[in-house]
Amino acid sequence: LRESTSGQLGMLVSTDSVHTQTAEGARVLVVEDSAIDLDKITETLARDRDEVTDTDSCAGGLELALAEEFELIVISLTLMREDGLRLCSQLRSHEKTRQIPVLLLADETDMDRVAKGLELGANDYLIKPIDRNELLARTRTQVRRKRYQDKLRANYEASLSMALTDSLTGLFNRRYLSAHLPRLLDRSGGNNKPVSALLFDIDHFKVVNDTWGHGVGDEVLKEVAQRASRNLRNFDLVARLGGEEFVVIMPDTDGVQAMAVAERLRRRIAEEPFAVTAPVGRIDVTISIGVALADGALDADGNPESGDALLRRADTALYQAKRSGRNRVVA
Ligand code: GH3
Ligand code: MG
Ligand code: MG
Ligand code: MG
Repeated sequence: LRESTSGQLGMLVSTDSVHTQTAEGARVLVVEDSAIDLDKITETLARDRDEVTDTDSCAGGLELALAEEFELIVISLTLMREDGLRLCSQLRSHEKTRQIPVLLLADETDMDRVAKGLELGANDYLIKPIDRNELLARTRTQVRRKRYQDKLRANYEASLSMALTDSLTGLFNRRYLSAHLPRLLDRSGGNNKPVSALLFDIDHFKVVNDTWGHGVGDEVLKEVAQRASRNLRNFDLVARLGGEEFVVIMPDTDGVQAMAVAERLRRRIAEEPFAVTAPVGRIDVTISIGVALADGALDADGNPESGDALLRRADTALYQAKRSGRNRVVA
């Protein structure tokens, strides 16, 4: 996911939009042991109301960068006792700091190490003595680019999660299920491990809507989703297929275990009335559950059962549960 995210970002960043980003008030970390240079940097960046945090050691720089949220890290390559390049490569190796722009400060005679720093992932450099306008311009450019990329990444992640989850309940949606179920089944086919599917549907849900309104109906849907998630393991997949129909896929779960989970889930819904918006107060809700098991066996062509076939069998069982009186589990 992360790989493809950055791939997308590369394509989406256009210079035009970057320039519309503001760069003021940036949180900047400066790793510098020369008091004179540090004063100059702090004074200069104050013109943009940037907040400068400083340290005179690489260890301190790494610690601060990992603990706080910086938008630019300025690393001096003229530290008396240390090599700022090491910090540069450490910042690139940590997930948290990998995306923070790095600006190097170096002596004119030290272009070899500047080149090495750029290779390690530093974004830009300044030659001492520091020119105030140049410092401001390079800082603004890097901060703008970072802010723009953060915004793109947030948008991209939001659109990904919107496409794969149901906005009412926060559960995965049908699209996500279709994408992942074949993978889960393939894996179990290879390992000969069973996968169980529960398909459940709220009983007489139309009556809830018709009696108390769609808003209360939505509250019930959310609460059903929460109770289901709470009663399952982290690696069980829970999805809302649409309407008031849900599915749970449980890897490495045999028929006996699946029936036990289904029965527990049925009771968690039926035994505790749902608290919904007044004046209704509390209402009784029940669900019917159909259970089907993919035993991992391969067919004549060497394929495990398809997700569609598994869900069709669960649907047949659900239909039986409805016909035989609802609020029950049928395999
Ligand atoms: P059964 O026990 O046979 O499942 O009966 P039922 O009334 O639950 O089944 P039916 O399929 O007839 O009705 C489902 C209802 O679910 C109809 C529709 O108004 C409601 N519904 C579907 N999606 C939503 C939703 O997102 N919010 C709300 N509030 N209601 C929904
Ligand atoms: Mg129905
Ligand atoms: Mg229903
Ligand atoms: Mg239904």
